Amino acid sequence: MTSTSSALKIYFAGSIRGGRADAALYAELITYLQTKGEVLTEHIGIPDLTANGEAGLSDLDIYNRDMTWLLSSDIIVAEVTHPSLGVGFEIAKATSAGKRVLCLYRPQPDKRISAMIAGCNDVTVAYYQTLNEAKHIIDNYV
Ligand code: 6K6
Repeated sequence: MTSTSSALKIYFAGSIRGGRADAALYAELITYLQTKGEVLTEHIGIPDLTANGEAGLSDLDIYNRDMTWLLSSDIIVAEVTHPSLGVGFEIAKATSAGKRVLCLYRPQPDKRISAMIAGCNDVTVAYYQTLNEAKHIIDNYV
């Protein structure tokens, strides 16, 4: 977290235990989002963050910390291409709390976005292929 407390608070969500195949992309998106405000969850992009997580934090600690951040954030940006139970849960919690939610999805031949996300009127789903396209979507959303 590098910005001042008056900055837009952004909660970035991306797969951890669901799989880390897109971790490098999360890092790029987080770096770009940090030009727009304070990203509360910058650890999601740490490349050597394994699916097993961080020593010393229990699942309860993680849940409580992340829910506090989620509910204090102004917007949620979720990269949803790689399916994750935790990200889906966070999106549901955020919409229930009336938060603005942007879901970024890269269409894949062998993977379709969940209907529970694509069909939800409370989230904005944006499709992209390149990092530059994702940045443009973020520019228009934030
Ligand atoms: C800390 C550092 C690295 O790993 C950890 C421990 N695990 C988590 N730390 C922080 N947030 C987590 C952790 N596990 C899940 N989350 C939250 O759920 C994040 O905000 C992600 O957006 C989402 C990922 O869910 P899974 O189901 O893919 O793990």
